Amino acid sequence: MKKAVPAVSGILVGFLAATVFFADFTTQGTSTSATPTGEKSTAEKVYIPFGQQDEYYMFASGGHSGQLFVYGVPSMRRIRTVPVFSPDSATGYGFDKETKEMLGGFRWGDFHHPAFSEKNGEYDGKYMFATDVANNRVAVMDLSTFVVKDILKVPNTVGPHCAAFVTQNSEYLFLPTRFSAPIGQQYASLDDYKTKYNGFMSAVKMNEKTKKLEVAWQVKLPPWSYDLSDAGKKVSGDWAVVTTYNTEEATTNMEINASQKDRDYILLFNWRELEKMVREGKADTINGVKIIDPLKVKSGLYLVPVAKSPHGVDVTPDGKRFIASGKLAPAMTVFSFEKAFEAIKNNKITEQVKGIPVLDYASVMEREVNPENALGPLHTQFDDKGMAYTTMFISSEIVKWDPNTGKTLDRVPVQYSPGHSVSAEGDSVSPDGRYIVALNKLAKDTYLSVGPSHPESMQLIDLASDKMRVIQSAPVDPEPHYAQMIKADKIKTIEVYPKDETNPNAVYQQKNARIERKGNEVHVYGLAMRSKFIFDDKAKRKDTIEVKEGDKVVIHLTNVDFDEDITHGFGINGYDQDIEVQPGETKTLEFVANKAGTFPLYCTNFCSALHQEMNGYLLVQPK
Ligand SMILES: [Cu+2]
Repeated sequence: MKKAVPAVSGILVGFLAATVFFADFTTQGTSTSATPTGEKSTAEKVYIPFGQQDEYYMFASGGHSGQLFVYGVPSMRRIRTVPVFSPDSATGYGFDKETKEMLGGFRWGDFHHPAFSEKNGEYDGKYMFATDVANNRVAVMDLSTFVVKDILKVPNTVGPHCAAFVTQNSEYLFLPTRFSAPIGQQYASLDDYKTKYNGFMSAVKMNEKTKKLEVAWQVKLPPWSYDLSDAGKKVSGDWAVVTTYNTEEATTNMEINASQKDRDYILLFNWRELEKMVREGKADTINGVKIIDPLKVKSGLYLVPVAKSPHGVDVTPDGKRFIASGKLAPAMTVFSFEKAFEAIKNNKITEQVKGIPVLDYASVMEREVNPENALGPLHTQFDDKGMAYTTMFISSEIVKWDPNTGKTLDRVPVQYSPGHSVSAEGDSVSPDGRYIVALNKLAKDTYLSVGPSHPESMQLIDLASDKMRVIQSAPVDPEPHYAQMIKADKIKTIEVYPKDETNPNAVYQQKNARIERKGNEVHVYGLAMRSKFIFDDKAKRKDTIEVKEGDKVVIHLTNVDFDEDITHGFGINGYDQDIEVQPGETKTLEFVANKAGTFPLYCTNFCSALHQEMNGYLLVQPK
């Protein structure tokens, strides 16, 4: 690692010009045979024989695909793509009535951050939360089915980039703003940016009973960009931290204008105190949302100066420190919660910015860590011994270091330009220390070429010994921004959906399959089974739906194959309609038959040897 690097100003220019400096690569462990010491070979470490399964699930956000990618670790095999914020014809997501309504008419989403629900700071394997930077939404997925249960459109928080990080007992997930805007996203000239624009931080809760998400309260913040966040743990369990940039309050040419000051801030807040203020009526109610204004309250919110334009801020597993990664400054800054609490108690306040007290930097900072030639620190994860692993975007490596001393312990090159990384159970109070995966933004020459644009790349790094070693590499579609890795045995999936006799749309017996007409609405109560559809048990052709042009058609379809993995699809040729019913599930498809003609319908999801025969007709009589 003796490669010469340019001075800091050069780094900045290089960064802005999107030039990537690569670390000095040494040969990686790519052997396929066991070492003389009997240690497993690299290939053996990632090989999962048939009949065995991976040790971890990795959930990687799919960025602007709006999807979630589920991988097995250590094999790095992609197991599933789960649609979250975008429609998906493979699963009929966004086509059936229920999920179509949930997507709220949006055709895309920008899924940035997945976060597991937690109990006592441990991932509990029950839910996964997700945020959509594109359309200000937050979603919750049930991990017993890997299906999204609810999507909430969050008002005022415009581009919730740095969420979702959940508190240690899943009390809240916080969604701060990437983009500042006037409240309600109403029109205001950019000339009035400083007075009419605001950042917002939303505290979102899930109702465990209904599995619905709701905005509990919000905090009005200065018109800055809020980048990443983390919830506190243990001693800092009532707190959370958020990085900011553009404290310059620039409104154009951001790559230059939002990087002028040497320091931005970390927003440090006590959510229990803010929650209490809301309970005590200290929040304003605007458009039905309780909003705390820092100009009107005296505590609960603080700013800590930090090296300019930080990206990640990560709380150590013991909850004692938070570590900011510089992005535009080649350093990680270690802050102490204990020191911050002392500084608050002793009023070590240097100034007030927009009603928020700024804590004295030296009173809160523990050390600045600057590994030699390591450039573009973005995000830090941890192992079971509390050691830190920081991704270096510009020098394309992961640096292992000791937060207690700042000493660099090891470094490993990755290909290329890692954004985030994810270590096994890495955001919990007890990381496993087994693996870390670099989420690389550029693959370049890593895989067979697919044209000018390449996939992103995820590299699995073994942490079994003191020396980090890349042991597997997997392509991934654009674009994982963040991932979390959970012990596989924590997730308990169901095999089939249980019968729901209270559901008026469900039909479990063939004799109950029927078609009812109400005026110009046709309601079909049908079922799917290997290998046929029954829409009307009394009809001459039970698998045909006949309607009139202009009718509203409502098809309720139940999959009565109570047998794991026997999913049926239901697609209508030429009608752009396509849903899926998993074993035991009932779904509704609703559309207007606005085209007369003959339209075959068929099972789209291979289900049996006679799957090809599983079809019928939608006949639409002309007016
Ligand atoms: Cu089928």
